[in-house]
Amino acid sequence: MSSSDARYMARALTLARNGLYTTDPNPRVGCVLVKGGEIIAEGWHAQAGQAHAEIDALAKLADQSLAQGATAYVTLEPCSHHGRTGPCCDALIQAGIGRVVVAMQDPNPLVAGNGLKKMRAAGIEVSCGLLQTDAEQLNRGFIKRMVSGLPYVRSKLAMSLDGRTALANGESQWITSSQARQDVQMFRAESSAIVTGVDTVLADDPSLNARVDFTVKQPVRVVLDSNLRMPANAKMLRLPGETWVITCSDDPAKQSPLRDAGCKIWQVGSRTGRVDLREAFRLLAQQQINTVWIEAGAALNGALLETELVDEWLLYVAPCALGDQARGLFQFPELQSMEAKKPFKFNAVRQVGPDLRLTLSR
Ligand code: AOF
Ligand code: ZN
Repeated sequence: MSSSDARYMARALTLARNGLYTTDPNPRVGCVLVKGGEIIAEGWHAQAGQAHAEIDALAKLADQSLAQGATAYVTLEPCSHHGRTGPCCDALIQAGIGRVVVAMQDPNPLVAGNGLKKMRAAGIEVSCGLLQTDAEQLNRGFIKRMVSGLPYVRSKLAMSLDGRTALANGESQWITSSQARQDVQMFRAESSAIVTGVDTVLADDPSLNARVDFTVKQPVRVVLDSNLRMPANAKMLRLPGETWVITCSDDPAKQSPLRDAGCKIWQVGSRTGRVDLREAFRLLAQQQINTVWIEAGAALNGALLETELVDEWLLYVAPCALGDQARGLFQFPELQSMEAKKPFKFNAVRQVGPDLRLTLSR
């Protein structure tokens, strides 16, 4: 590996990021073709069903014969399977590529090293692992779904300086600044699903869509609703895009008005009378949801604290005080000793307008 290898792979990662808001449920992948120390073509994966990054780069060559003996830098192992498109490893072999530098192996069991093997067998010089951490960062949801059958889950919280999320009367709009709320829209836009609880729907009637001024694949809205209290006239049901309700109620009288309003209803098992959260997230992964963005209240977030399902908590802190009568972030039974406190780790902190954004994990 040379320093120019790292430079070309960094460029391929930048290209992969072009697909951040559109490739779902596919991974974001970039590709650079280099010959004689010059970039001769660049490509990326834009959308599931469309060309993979390698095919996009090959198609952009001024002349196909240029590929002879060129080096391909790809942020994900070239695929070896026939999916919506043909295998990229075959395309690279047929094009006469001499060397392939890959950032990470494809965790998809359909590929999982077969692409690398096939290219080596064809006499191509293949290496894997350059800037792997950066490549993994870009596809955390895809990787987690492939490896564990669960989505990558982030929960967003917003609170005052004194840890409050709403007044005692329920009023919560708005604690954080418009800049923080725009920041949230960006996270929504790169997520496969936005998840909330039915109490939030009943209290706020939210839209749960990504309001940004560029093209995105809109996330699916998901409402966790153990007893099907979701109103059939909820605003989100009149907006473009899909709304799914996950419930443990099999009551047809409650299900049919929601179905008529365009909702998809999924039934999962229950734990202490509520939707089994692990089952709900497993179901989402089975439906190709890579990343989940949760915007919910203290009850659901309190329940999530009892699980290991949340990978990251994003906590916006506004510089204001709401007083000790106002509501807190998490609902759970009173702790009897400090030993029972729920620990977190701070991973990052950043100022967003007048607010702070803290990134935490358990
Ligand atoms: C690549 N290059 O740019 C991408 C790859 O349904 P398909 O045919 O689009 O295949 C999707 C699978 O292909 C996906 O699950 C992942 O394993 C791989 N994605 N592979 O060589 C690409 N996007
Ligand atoms: Zn491919």
